[in-house]
Amino acid sequence: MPATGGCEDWFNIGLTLLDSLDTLLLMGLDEEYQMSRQWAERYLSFDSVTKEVSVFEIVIRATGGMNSAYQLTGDTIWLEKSVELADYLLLSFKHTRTGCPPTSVYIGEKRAKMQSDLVDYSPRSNPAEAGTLQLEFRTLTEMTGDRKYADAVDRCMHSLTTALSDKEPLCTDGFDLENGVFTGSRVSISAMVDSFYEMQLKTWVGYGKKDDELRVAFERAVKATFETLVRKEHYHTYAGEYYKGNPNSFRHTMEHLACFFPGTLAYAALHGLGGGIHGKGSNEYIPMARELTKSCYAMSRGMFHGLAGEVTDFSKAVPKPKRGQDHNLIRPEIVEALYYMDKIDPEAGNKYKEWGEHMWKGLREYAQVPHMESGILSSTYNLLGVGQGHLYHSGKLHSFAIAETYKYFFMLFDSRPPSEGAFPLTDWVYNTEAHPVRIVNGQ
Ligand code: DMJ
Repeated sequence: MPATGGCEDWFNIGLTLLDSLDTLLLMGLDEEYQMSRQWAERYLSFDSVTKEVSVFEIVIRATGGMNSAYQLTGDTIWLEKSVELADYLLLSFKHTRTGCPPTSVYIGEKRAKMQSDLVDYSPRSNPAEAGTLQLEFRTLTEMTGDRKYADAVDRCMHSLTTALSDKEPLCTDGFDLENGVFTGSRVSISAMVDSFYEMQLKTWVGYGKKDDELRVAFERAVKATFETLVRKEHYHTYAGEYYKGNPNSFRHTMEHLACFFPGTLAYAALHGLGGGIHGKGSNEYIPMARELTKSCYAMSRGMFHGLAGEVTDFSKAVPKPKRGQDHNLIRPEIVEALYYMDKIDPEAGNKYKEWGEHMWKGLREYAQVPHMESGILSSTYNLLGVGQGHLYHSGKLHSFAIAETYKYFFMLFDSRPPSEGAFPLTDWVYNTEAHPVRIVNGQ
């Protein structure tokens, strides 16, 4: 909560700090990094957690952040702490028939007090939460040599991918942890499913491109997304949503979250998917990634302040945020797409950097909390209000803004060679929270 200097204590572990470590390192903010390290040495303890935690959120932000910090610095404090957390979480993979963990668990002191890690057990989860743990736990196996982390997440991912098929390549937004079937009815590439598809690709890339089950699931899902979720109207190509079994229910809206997809397509092309070679030649993914990136940028360009809404309505010629969803949480996905396209699209030129510059300026001017020191940004509401005076700032900055949004902006504009600190996409893979780890070829 930068506007008040306070914080929202979600899991009682210093989550923003852990989520920010590799951003500090990337940007050369050494003093801030050292302060964070000292804090962790003195106070970071997963044994003393007193609240329930979301498995997905703590893994992508804390495990992901600590794994990257360890790989970037070699400082064993991050490996030890990451292992401490993962050992608590491992237990939760054992409760269900699919091998996927419940969405929330107790760890640390809270677990000791409740004499169980189970919070009000419900077999309901969703593909994103169950299917976005693999990269982080496989990295732990890589770093410790202990198979137990990879084995746990591989079993869960296998349950998810085998619930898909040639006939049903796209999932709905729920997953039954006992019966291993998708529940719910919304079909999209947005909330509750997004990073499941992203991780099929990234786990395949991250671990030697050997896992054909993941590659096939990803390629099938991309094909079905092109065929059933992507529409082109009013000069814009966008990914909407529909309800399973009801072809007339298609909605011409696209979530900010769904803008992870063009970057993921570009990364897939770079790693040899979509035909052609490394995104060149007759590759099918790059042209689609270009179109979708343009529409994602249009979510920002169409607004006088340049702040894209949470959900954008593409049913009219000029895309506008959907009423009631006209807020901006400083999410990363649009600039994430610009970053990947800038590095991968052979026709990039300066275009994506220029678009990014426009977005960055809008953010600095309009997400700025009025009357506060320059650079105090927060989530902004009422984007459809007319004029700057109508914007409302909540004062809250989500940790993903530092972990991802600021990092992608920085890397979009960063022209340093890898030897000076950049992460080449041929050698590194980012988890869904933009924490980079080295691609392992031999596994
Ligand atoms: C992040 O925590 C991750 O990118 C996640 O996959 C989706 N939601 C936020 C950012 O929008």
